[in-house]
Amino acid sequence: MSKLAKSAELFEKAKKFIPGGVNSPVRAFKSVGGTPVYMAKGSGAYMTDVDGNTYLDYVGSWGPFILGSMHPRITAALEYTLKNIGTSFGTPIEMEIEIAELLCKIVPSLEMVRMVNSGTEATMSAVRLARGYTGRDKIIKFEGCYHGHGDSFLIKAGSGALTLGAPDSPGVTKGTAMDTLNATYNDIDSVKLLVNENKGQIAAIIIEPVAGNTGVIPAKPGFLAALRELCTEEGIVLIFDEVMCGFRVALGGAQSLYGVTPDLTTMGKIIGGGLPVGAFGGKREIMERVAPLGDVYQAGTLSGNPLALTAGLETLKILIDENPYPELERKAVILEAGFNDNLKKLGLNYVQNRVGSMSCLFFTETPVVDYSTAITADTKKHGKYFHSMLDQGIYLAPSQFEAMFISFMHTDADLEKTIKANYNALVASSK
Ligand code: KE4
Repeated sequence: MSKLAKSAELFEKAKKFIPGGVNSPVRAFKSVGGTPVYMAKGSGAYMTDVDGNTYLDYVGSWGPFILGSMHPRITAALEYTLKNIGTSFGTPIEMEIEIAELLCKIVPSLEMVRMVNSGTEATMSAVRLARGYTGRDKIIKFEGCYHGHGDSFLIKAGSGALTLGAPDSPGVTKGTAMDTLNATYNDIDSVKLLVNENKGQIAAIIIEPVAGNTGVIPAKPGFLAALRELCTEEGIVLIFDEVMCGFRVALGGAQSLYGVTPDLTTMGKIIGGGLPVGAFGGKREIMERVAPLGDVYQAGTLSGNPLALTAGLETLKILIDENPYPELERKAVILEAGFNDNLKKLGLNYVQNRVGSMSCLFFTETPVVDYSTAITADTKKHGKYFHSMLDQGIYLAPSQFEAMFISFMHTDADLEKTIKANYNALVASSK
């Protein structure tokens, strides 16, 4: 009986009722091949699948589980809310003030914040707000950065940064595509060119200050500061999409790590502690344009939901109380060094990019600094690597262009096991 018999059976059934058998495309293993693994239980740094196989989890629900899954303080807080408060009201609740005040205390750019239910809602709302605030229509994003599935973001950067873009996804209208321009990550001249070509028409520049959706690509020294300066000069709203790197690379996010303050910040993942939460916030002068105070409409039935805010609040309180960042850095350094030792032993010069506890091993010898260098990676080799790691009980993102996340719950023994598995998987990927 295959190790994944039950997963395979469930996947066949799922495909009858759910497009591609999944509720989010990246879960379908399309880029690595094989059958998606159906998980049955999460606990700390581990997940167990429906066939009883246990894995060390380096996806962490795609970022939220910086503290591992089912953290006792978070589950206890959720139990309390379930028993003593409720699951939803559709009215204001005190918890909304508590998390808004806490986020404004933690994140340098936040003077006001609005809670939503996903990262996509956060980025969509932030862009609409920037357009309403400036009265301008166009936005600049960066090739390879992902900001959720809002129409304005699903635009392929055509060749070069000057192309106005063509809808990457059917259903995105040409009109929408024309308003999204793509620049090259880490290349401030590509941004200046677009700004000069569209003088006075750019409402916002939105960037992942640590890119985590093209694998991991750190911003080059000075790049974010140059973006800040350009946006200030041109009256463009600078949006840091910290849905993934927020509270991950530092408690105050990438903006506190690099000392660059955006006008708006989008958040998600960690501030939901594994439940559906997103948020956008920033300068009071801009946020005051959001309805019902202002005229830029934004709404959500379950925004500020008591259960989701409970998980998010407890996560933030633990991050503040326990400051796991030095320990996360220590662990990330051990893993990075172990992988590099293996690469050296095998005479391989693959590239590892890392910021804090998010990293990516690229199957290319080309330094990865933007989308075009990222796609030099050999995705076939990555696929073989992924499956060898999976067979050895290590669950990684099923795509070369995603991040690997270490949690506070990964022990040194877990890291040693991962380093050993990495050696075997590198051998397997070279066959
Ligand atoms: P959601 O709508 O998926 O909650 O967030 C969208 C989003 C926005 N901004 C950034 C920087 C993000 O990384 C994301 C979502 N990240 C992906 C992982 N690469 C979610 C995984 C998935 O699509 O299933």
